[in-house]
Amino acid sequence: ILQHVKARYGIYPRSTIQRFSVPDDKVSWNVEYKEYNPPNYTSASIYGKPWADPDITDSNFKPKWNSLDGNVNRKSHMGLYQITNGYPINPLGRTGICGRGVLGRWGPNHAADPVVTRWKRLNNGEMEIDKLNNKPILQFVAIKRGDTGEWALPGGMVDPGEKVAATAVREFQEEAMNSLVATEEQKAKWSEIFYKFFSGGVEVYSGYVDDPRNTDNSWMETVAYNFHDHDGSTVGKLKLNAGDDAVGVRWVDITPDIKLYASHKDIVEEVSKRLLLE
Ligand code: RP5
Ligand code: MG
Ligand code: MG
Repeated sequence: ILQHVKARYGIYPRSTIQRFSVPDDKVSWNVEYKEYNPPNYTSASIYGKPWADPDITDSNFKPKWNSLDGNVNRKSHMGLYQITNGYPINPLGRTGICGRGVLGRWGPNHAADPVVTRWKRLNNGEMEIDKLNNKPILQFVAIKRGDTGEWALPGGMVDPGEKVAATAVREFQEEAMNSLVATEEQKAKWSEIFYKFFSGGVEVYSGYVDDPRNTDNSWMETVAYNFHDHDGSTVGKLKLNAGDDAVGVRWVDITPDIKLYASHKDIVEEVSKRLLLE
């Protein structure tokens, strides 16, 4: 991701706040923008939440920027970020809004994204070939986000102390398999079938996400892992079931015209590129 766009336009999510206009040539902090006067917004809904930081002005809050701060990872995948007047600064530039918005952490908010893939098959089990480029068609599991209604990777936030690869698997199971309401028996059966599949994740991206919730002081970062069912025999056969904050789930063909939440199109295209080369 070289420039953010979705983190720069329109009304801030779950609010009526209009972002301050930031033209393409004024995104970089290195370019002077004297008139820049973004609204300051932190949603009341995050105050006091266990996953959220206190306010920066809170005297008990002594964050260790750019480091592993106890169980909370305040390091960025993008290198060292600046601190100005005590506030961490978005490494991709101006967003037209300051404060935390609806994000819990000042600085990087770490997520993980599972990209679960299979080859598209015909009813007879044979791989379908795209007539335009003579290549097989890759499909991935997408969820429909409850907040924006957009199709997305079934990702989620890394819990304090949690291994990022474990987050990716947990979020897949919560959002695409509805594991939060599954019985112990069901979960035991799944872990038997899927243990091997979910231990074979390949990291395909780590870095900034162009998420509409980002602000000048808080932003999303992710590590995306690919889990590929090469013969469609394991997860490829699973009955998907939307859960947690997902309101839909399905296998989606990765095609050039695909539209997805945040930077998820870049991530699935990277996976498709890699698997088609193998
Ligand atoms: C995106 O937000 C990440 O790529 C990940 O998919 C998601 C995590 O946030 P929630 O799904 O928990 O809202 O930036
Ligand atoms: Mg989730
Ligand atoms: Mg999620």
